[in-house]
Amino acid sequence: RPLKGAVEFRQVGFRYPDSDVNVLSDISFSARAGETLAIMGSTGSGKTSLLGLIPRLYEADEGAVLVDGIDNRKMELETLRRQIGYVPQEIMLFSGTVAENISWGKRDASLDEIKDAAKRAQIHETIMKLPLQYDTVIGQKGVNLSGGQKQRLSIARALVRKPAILLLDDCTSALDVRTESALLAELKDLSCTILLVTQKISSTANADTILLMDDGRLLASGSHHELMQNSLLYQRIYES
Ligand code: M5T
Ligand code: MG
Repeated sequence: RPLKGAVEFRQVGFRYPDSDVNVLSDISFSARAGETLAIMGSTGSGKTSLLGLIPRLYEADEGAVLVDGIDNRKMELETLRRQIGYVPQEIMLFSGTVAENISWGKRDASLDEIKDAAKRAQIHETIMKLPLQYDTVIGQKGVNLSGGQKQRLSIARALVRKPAILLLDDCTSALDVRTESALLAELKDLSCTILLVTQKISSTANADTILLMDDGRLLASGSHHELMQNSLLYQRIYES
């Protein structure tokens, strides 16, 4: 089976319906199937807006977003979204069991699939220490989880779908460097395409390409090595 999950932006411009200023202007980049792309940039630079264009939470006003070479506006929404795992910046867990929260990503997931996703998301061991393991109720009516545990649980929820494209919106911010790199190594193994929004330079080390955004524009893109040579801003972020 040929690898799937290539993502390409061609001169994408985007503005929210209630506004006449572009939040994204002339964005072009491509990620081949199986590659990891890290997206960095200051707050409000358009990272979340960029990710949302891929599963078509909204559509590009200019240019095109291509998934496996096809304009995603020409794809059936369900077909498009079936292959995408999206972990939003604001984590949404509900008051239910751990297993229910993970399988929310795929209603008919078996317990083995749920556990596999949890292991990959580096949260299985924590779950096994809970009073009722996968049957433990979390949230207001149950056990409280830490910020980093919640992040990993919502990553497990995306992984249980076995996505070709994984969108991670700043959802590793609460993880220590070691847990995060174990997680990213595990994800690399899945050979899905990963778009990872991050503030941390430690997460960009494994990325094939890094995009540096500022005010809705792509300031620079390239490998860590390339950016260290060509981008003063990247060097500054790296050294800070
Ligand atoms: C980029 C505006 C926002 C900012 C720009 C989500 C959203 C954003 N915006 C809206 O007007 N409506 C919306 O629903 O778009 O915002 P972003 O894409 O959220 O930026 P970011 O993800 O890089 O920021 P952060 O803080 O998550 O690092 O002008 O007001
Ligand atoms: Mg954001």
